[in-house]
Amino acid sequence: MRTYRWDNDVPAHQVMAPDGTLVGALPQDLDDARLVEFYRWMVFARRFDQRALNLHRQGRLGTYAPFAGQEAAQIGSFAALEKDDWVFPSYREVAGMLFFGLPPEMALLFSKGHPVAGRMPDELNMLPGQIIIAAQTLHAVGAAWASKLRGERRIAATFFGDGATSEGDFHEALNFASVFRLPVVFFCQNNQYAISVPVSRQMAVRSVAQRALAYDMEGICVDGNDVVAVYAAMRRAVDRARSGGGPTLIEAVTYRQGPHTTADDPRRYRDPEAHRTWLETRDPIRRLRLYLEARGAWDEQAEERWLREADERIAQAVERAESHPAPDAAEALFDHVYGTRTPDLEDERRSWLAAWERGANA
Ligand SMILES: Cc1ncc(C[n+]2csc(CCOP(=O)(O)OP(=O)(O)O)c2C)c(N)n1
Repeated sequence: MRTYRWDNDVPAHQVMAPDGTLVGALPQDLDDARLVEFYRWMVFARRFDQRALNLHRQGRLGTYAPFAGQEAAQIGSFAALEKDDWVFPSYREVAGMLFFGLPPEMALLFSKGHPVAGRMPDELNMLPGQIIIAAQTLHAVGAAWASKLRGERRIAATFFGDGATSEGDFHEALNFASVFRLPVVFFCQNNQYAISVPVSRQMAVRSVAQRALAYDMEGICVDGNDVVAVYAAMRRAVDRARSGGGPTLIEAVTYRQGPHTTADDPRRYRDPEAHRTWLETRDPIRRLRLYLEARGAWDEQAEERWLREADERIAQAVERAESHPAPDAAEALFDHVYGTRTPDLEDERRSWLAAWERGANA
């Protein structure tokens, strides 16, 4: 692994250079077949992201937070987890969530505001994408603490953006996790902006990873557009957590290629020159493709086939999401808040439904 310096001169680990050549050793469990699998997921995810943006433009989807440019950070990190681990993502982690097993129609229903997306399938140890910035870091700490108290093998991993690291919740989570040596990995996708606020206006330290020092935990800064380096860093952190070594903070330096959400116009705050550099020379999918092509594991026909398969799967998901029955707006508010409704919530529900009825009949 070599050290790469980003624009802000912060050293980050890198295994695969932007031109697809190796500058470090591949982890032993990453052979060509596994890297092709990562590549196909990254391509599928980008295709999904583009389709979601188009659906939004057609008025068929609500607010959507695109992740294009961040596929390596997400696939590489989620790939180091086991199915039994607990995942606490933000709204930006859709690529990772799909990889972890989220049915794509659920991701679409989430952006349609359908309450059914507020409940994950039972077999997935994952929460819906958190919108309250950094709140999920605390939830992950709770799950990791439970796992430790019960003597379980599973760890917790939480995912968030650079802006989240300036929230109080984040610092409370890291402190608690470190004091109790909990099996949790904090994974930050530093995509350079918190909406329109650049990292340089959001924190005085030069790197997110540096923040780990204050909690006496390891902070790793990694090239977030290098799926191999991301995987290696996450593997190390996951293994440490699982073996009782406590928490780790990983910063994956990456770039959000699109707007913050469909409600944002990034041309108002982004430097066009830097934007071009990220898109043209640092794209994570291009990097892996160049590597696979040089290995003879990628060609045009394979790409066309994978894109076709991705599009078919996405079309089916759109069909399923759009044919899903609309919720009963009044009732649905109270679904999925708790497994079993508390008496207070039941009272609230009854009075709300009565008020709704009166309104409807007025
Ligand atoms: C507690 C809280 N404060 C403010 C907001 C409004 N908000 C939504 S996204 C966002 C920026 C988050 O940036 P970052 O953590 O870098 O994640 P990114 O969106 O870049 O993935 C803010 C401030 C919120 N959702 N929650």
